[in-house]
Order: sequence, then structure tokens, then C-alpha cells
Amino acid sequence: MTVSILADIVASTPVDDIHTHLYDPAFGSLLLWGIDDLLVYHYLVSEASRQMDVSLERFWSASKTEQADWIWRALFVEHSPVSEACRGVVTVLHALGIEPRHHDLPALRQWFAAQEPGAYLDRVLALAGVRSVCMTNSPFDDEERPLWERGFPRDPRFRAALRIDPLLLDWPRSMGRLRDWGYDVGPGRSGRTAAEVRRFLADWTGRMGARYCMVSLPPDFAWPSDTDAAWLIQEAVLPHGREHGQALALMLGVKRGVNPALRLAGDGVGRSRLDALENLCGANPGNRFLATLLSREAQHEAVVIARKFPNLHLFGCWWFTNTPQFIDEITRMRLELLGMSFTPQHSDARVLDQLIYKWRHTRERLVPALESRYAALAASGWVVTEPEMRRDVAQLLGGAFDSFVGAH
Ligand code: RAT
Ligand code: ZN
Repeated sequence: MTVSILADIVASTPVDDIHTHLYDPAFGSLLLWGIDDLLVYHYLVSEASRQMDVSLERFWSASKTEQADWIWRALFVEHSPVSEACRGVVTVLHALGIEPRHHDLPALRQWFAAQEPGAYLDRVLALAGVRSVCMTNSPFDDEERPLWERGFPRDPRFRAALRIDPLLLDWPRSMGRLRDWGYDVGPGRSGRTAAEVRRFLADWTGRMGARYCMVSLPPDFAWPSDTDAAWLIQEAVLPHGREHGQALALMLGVKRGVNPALRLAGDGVGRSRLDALENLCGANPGNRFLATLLSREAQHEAVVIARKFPNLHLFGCWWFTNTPQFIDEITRMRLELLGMSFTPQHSDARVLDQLIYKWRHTRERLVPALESRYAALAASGWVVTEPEMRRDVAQLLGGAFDSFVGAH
């Protein structure tokens, strides 16, 4: 086997990106792109906050352009941009044919302003080798809900996933909102309320054509337990999943608002209680679960749980684990313990252009990880053929996920 064949296959196999924060172009300004949005990405805000000489108060009261100026200066001008998120901006610009060191920010802004959005979207998807992206769609988001309610012609490259964090994590407030929207829910864990939450989930699944349902949960999430979240999962989310054949994605380990002054950039990580995942998968064989783990420490335990429960599919090196070192470690461990039955990465892109770097950097790590398994296999007497490599890579870049979640 030659590495260059594998590298070509990985480079040319289209990705179905299973979790992003991008929006169908019909959502207009919610689909972010361009240099300023690349720079004010919350991954960079938290890094820049360590090195900017401006208070967070002043930073947040400034325009996006000013914020981008500060971040550029702190992370790209005054220091070398070696972090993964900084390098990402460089990869994007370079792939677009821009030499970042020969441009100042006003010139970069001009370049982006001259792009025609539709053609630029096509170009970014082509450069990223991405065939489809899955959005994160929340009925609780006041900016996106009205458009879903009105309806719009869908861009088939943008698929939907139903995000329900507020439903499970802030039930008292969400209950009020559901009531406003015509669902007969109330305090007290009644059968009527559970049925109405199921109706809410079914309505939004239908309206969005949601491929799966998803929630991010804190490290101390326990299941079973005597909490609103556990009750809603048991009585509404899981029955809904069974009835509609819809998988539930659990994003485990996020501590929201560890430093609230950083806003979206202020979330942290904790090691999740994975007995909750084990219990959910074991007690509900009729449901399918997807899971990604935010802490490095939780990864091994999660892989072992996946070996025990075929109704669990692991995905992604999420957020603080989306760095080359952790991608190497996590992907190799998953290949060695799960074979091809997982999805190594999702981009989590919030800005369209990020698809380019997130997937280039992922592909860079996927090649040596796969190569070492194929080489070990060859040394044992099994040479993987080129068509087999194509099959494997297609599975890893979205095919296995598709089969797991089904047609929904
Ligand atoms: O990676 C991120 O951008 C995080 O802010 C989160 O959005 C996370 O991916 C999530 O979906 O909760
Ligand atoms: Zn995300």
C-alpha cells in the first residue's frame, strides 16, 4: 500500500459533515462567512482574551470590525498564530489563494466583500470537499424559528438536526414557551405533559426534516435520576425517538458559562459521568444514541461502552479535543477498538469558511491514523485493496453515520 493512494482517497472522498452551526442560505445573515467572522470565532476570542490589551467590557461593546482588529493584532501580529484555531484562519486564507502576510485586514475585508455569496458557498464547499452539512436547529431560537414556521425552499446540501438543550436543561422556562406555542404542558410530571412534549418534538421533526435530535449535557448529568431532564428524556424524548426512528445525539461534558464574561467563549469542560451513557444505552435497546465527549479523559470509557452497545455510535473530536494531538490519539484508539463503526469527525463550523480548515486538518490526521492500521494489517498478511480503502473512507466520512441514523 502506498500512502499517496490513501492520501488521494481521503482527499477526494466527499464529506457529509454531521454537526455544524451553519445555516441554509435561506437564513440570510445567520450564515456567517468572511474574515471578520473568522476572527471573532469564539475559539479565538477565548485565546485572544489572554493577550489583548482591552477589557472584555470594552471588547463586547465594540463593533465586529473593531473586535476582529484586536484579535488579529493580539493573535496574528504580536505573536505567531500557532494554536489550532489560529492556524485554521491561515489555512482558509491560503486555500483561497490569499497570502495572509501580504495583506492587512482592510485588504482582506475588501477581498471578501467582492465575493458573490452563492458562488462563494459553492467554492468553499468544493475546497473543503464537503457534500452536505448538518445544521443545528433550535425551535427555541427566536432568530431561526420564524423561518421554519413560514417555510422556505431548502438547499439540499443543508440538512437539519433538532436541538433541544433548553427543553431539557431549563424546563420551567421552556414549559412556558411550549404553552405559548399551544402545547398543553404544565408543572408536575403528568402523562398529559409528556404526550404534549412528544407532540412538540414530532411537529418540529417534521417541520425541519430533522435527521436526529441532539442535546449537550453537563459533566454531572446522571441517568436515571430524579430531575426534569431525566424525566423528559424517559417519557418524551426516548418514546419520540422510537416512534419516529430518530437517533438522539448526546454531547457530553460541557460546563456552560465557566467564565460568563467571555459569553459564548466562556464554556468549559468536565469529565462526564459515563454511567449515564451506559445506562441509557443498556436500558433502551430500541433507541439509537450518538455521543461525543468533550473531555479527553472520557474517551476511552466511551469507546468501551460503544463496544458493549451497538445502539451507540461515537462521533467527532469535539471542540477542545479538535486539535491534531487529540485527533491522533482518539481516532487511533477508536480504529483499534471499534474498527470502522464510528464517525471520526464533525466540523462544528460556525463560519462557512471554517469548513476548509476543519476538514483539511482532519484529513491530515486521518491519513496517518488509517495508514498505520492498514500497514499493521498488511504486516499480519491482509493487504487492503484500493476499492476497500475507498469504501472504508466513505464510511468514516459520513457513510457509517448515515447508515446508523437511517433515512431520517
Ligand atoms: O464548538 C462549539 O462551537 C461550541 O460552542 C458548541 O457549539 C458545541 O459544539 C455545541 O454544539 O454545543
Ligand atoms: Zn456544536
